[in-house]
Amino acid sequence: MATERTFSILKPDATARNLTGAVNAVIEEAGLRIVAQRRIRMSDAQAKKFYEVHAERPFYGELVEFMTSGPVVVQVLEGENAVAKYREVMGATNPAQAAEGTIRQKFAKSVGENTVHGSDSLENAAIEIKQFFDEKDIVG
Ligand code: YYY
Ligand code: MG
Repeated sequence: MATERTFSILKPDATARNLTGAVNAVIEEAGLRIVAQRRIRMSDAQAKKFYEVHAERPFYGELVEFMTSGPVVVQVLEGENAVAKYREVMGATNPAQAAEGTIRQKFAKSVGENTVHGSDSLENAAIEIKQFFDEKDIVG
């Protein structure tokens, strides 16, 4: 195992319900370190680009609309095996299928409003981190 960085977003349903601290507690209890964090409002262009792999999917329009509907918190998480570890801590995309104790099981409202994003590979993590952070703003 190696120390990795992954990219995380606390989505608008998390900020709307004032859950950013509660979600961060689960992240930190899992041994992941928040090495960069910023609260932003995502622009339409940023959200479209971020989710462009899903551009042909039927939920793309709603997804972009949701991600721009309120503030989000973008983060870089660091730790052993961080990419896979965070996917495990997040739980399944559909909260009804998310394992007990995962962020989505605890907090997500629906498949669409599912509280968090986490990169699905080390390669995508690097691409996603670059979209929101300069290396100098990541403090490990
Ligand atoms: O990586 P993850 O967030 O778990 O799921 P993806 O399959 O990459 O989908 C990205 C995002 O799109 C998901 O978090 C919610 C939304 N979405 C949706 O609204 N409806 C679906 N059937 C599948 C995904
Ligand atoms: Mg994904």
